[in-house]
Amino acid sequence: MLNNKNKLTPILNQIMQRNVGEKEFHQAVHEVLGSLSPVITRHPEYADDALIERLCEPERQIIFRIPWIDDNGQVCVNRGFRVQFNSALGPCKGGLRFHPSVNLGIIKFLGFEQIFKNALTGMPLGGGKGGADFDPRGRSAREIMRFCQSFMSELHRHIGEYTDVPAGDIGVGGREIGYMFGQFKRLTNRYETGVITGKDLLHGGSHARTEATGYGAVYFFERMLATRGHSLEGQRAIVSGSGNVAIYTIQKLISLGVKVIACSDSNGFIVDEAGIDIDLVRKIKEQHRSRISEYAKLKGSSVKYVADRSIWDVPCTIAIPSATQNELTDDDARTLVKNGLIALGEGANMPCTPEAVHIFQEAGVLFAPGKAVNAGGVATSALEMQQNASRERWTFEETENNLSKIMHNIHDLCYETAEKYDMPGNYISGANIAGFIRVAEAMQALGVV
Ligand code: NDP
Ligand code: 2IT
Repeated sequence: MLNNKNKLTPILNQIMQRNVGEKEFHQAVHEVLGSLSPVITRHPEYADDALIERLCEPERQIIFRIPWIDDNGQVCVNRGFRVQFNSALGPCKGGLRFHPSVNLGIIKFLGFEQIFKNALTGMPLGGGKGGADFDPRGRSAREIMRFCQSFMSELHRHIGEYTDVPAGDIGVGGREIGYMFGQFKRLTNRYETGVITGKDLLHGGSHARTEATGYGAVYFFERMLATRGHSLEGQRAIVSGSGNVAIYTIQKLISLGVKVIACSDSNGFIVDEAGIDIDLVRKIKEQHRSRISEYAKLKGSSVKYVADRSIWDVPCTIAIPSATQNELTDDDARTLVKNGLIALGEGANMPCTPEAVHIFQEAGVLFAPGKAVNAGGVATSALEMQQNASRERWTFEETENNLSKIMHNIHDLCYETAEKYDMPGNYISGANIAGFIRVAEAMQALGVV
């Protein structure tokens, strides 16, 4: 926590006042600035020239109208966002989220986190995020296509290989990226593959990008467990969500001998004590775009489907929340600790509330933040950009090898930075400080811009 004498407090107050009501953005800024006192004490020059104030103010924020026509011929209007937060280290980079809850505060929290996450990867990437308050659930493929085309009709003039490179996030996967890339190409008359990542293999996509966030999370997690002499084998895991990140986290965990017993969607969760059948989850989610309750229907009485409780009530030794922000509360944290949790890694962005994080830290649970754990997605996006620039295609194995090295480096950087700043085992401070130092040095070298 910040103390009142700290020079960061007035900066924080000004950010709260200037960005009224943007509660997720406030939460993310609090968390990062709350870690920076030791680094500013050792390196006061990092706070010169209003560097922290500049870091917390996006370079550019674009808000736009997205009119589109549904299958009944009705005109619908949504709101689109792209926040280009910081391009000191490279073009702005970060996903697009389509979800009814999307607003400016959510996109800004995600864009802010992305700056430090991208810095941790060691790749030449700035930070940004975008999306729309569009609800893809229940929409036909044609409606999704028309929406994506209208979204890109405005977005195309703001992005580019050297400016800002979007990708997927909640509600945006390979299908949506394809529609958006198609519209970008049509409007600009350029086959500029480096403008967006998460493309399919036919259009310059990279092997392993689909799997990257989940696989990367498991590589990080494995290394974190090893710092206390634990291994993955034989652990009992819960992974919330059942989208892109959750599916490939579960798949990799199972392949390494973990028993994953529960996962969820926004309607409820399933508990399969025999261990989740990930191929069935993939079929339900990726092919049929259906609800997780289908899993229980197909498996019969050995599987429980629960819609009126928290997934975190189910006992486990390791947890990887991989759905959305603030999905895991202080009550959940207390239950998990009581039930014997030894480690938690954030697969999603900011899934644990600050109170929950505090409980884990007090209880001595190994805890790692999303900006480190889930960085494998954006790191593999950078590998996709690299392949696009050189017109190469690496094999799955080569790409996955690169990913695992990057995740091990991120882990070690966070771990060693925490030690260096006298907070051994504190991955939140390690990630925030290491990411900050890289961005601060890049910003300083560019002058006041
Ligand atoms: P998907 O859209 O593929 O899946 C999201 C999952 O989370 C679904 O199961 C969804 O359920 C559930 N979910 C979403 N919103 C809510 C909510 N408000 N309440 C409860 N459940 C919810 O998204 P991803 O898997 O790509 O993203 C998951 C998280 O990981 C997000 O925080 C994202 O920012 C983060 N992330 C994603 C990366 C990527 O490469 N895709 C990279 C790094 C982080 P339902 O279907 O019912 O809505
Ligand atoms: O939160 C994230 O890191 C992502 N949604 C992936 C971003 C990217 O550009 O691949």
